[in-house]
Amino acid sequence: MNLLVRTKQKISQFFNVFFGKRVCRIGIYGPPNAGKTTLANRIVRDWTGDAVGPVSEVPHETRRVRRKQDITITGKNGSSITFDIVDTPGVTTKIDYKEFIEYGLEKEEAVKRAREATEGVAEAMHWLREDIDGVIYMLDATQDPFQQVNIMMVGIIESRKLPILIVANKNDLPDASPARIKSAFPQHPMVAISSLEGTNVDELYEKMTAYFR
Ligand SMILES: Nc1nc2c(ncn2[C@@H]2O[C@H](COP(=O)(O)OP(=O)(O)O)[C@@H](O)[C@H]2O)c(=O)[nH]1
Ligand SMILES: [Mg+2]
Repeated sequence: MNLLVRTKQKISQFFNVFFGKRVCRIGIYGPPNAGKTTLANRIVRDWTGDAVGPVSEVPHETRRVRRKQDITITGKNGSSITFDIVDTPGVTTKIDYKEFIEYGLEKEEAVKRAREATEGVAEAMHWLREDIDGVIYMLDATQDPFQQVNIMMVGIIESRKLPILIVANKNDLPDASPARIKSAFPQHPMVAISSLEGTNVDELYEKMTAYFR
């Protein structure tokens, strides 16, 4: 992190404490491989110049909750929010080490990855109970959104009365269907993006400044 960014963060932390302004914590939740870390990295890179964590096509690359503090984003209309972005391990009901072997991992490494991923899911759920003020729920728009885990997760987030912004990701792929995602969760605002290519992330930033207050 460069000195200027660090100094800016210290000053804004001081003002936040001094004026009693609460920095909100936005968690990126969703199934494995939806593109959560890719988006977290893009947000952090666009607004601070750093990165959050590694991205991989092998599911469960993110096995611990990762947090980047004090990011301020400003919308076109001048309104801005300051938040901590929390990148979570993908939440799923079944983690099988054999799946990782299919990606070419050795058995020992695959078993370790599965154990860490299971702990990571528990940690992500704990954060949702204790520490999160708003949720970006991210889905791969080429996949069926009507999965039990998505319905369950969105239900839990709703019961916590947290604002949810649905993100339909991987819109650069030909079989992406944001309409299918919208039909699954019509009660929440949705943005269709490609976090890989950066398409439409400006609209996401606009919606974040308007929605997470
Ligand atoms: N085509 C496409 N691939 C993406 C997009 N976002 C992420 N990916 C890929 O999906 C895989 C999983 O991404 P990652 O960010 O690790 O997902 P996470 O498990 O939800 O954190 C990686 O191979 C990414 O490069 C996107 O918008 N379009
Ligand atoms: Mg990840």
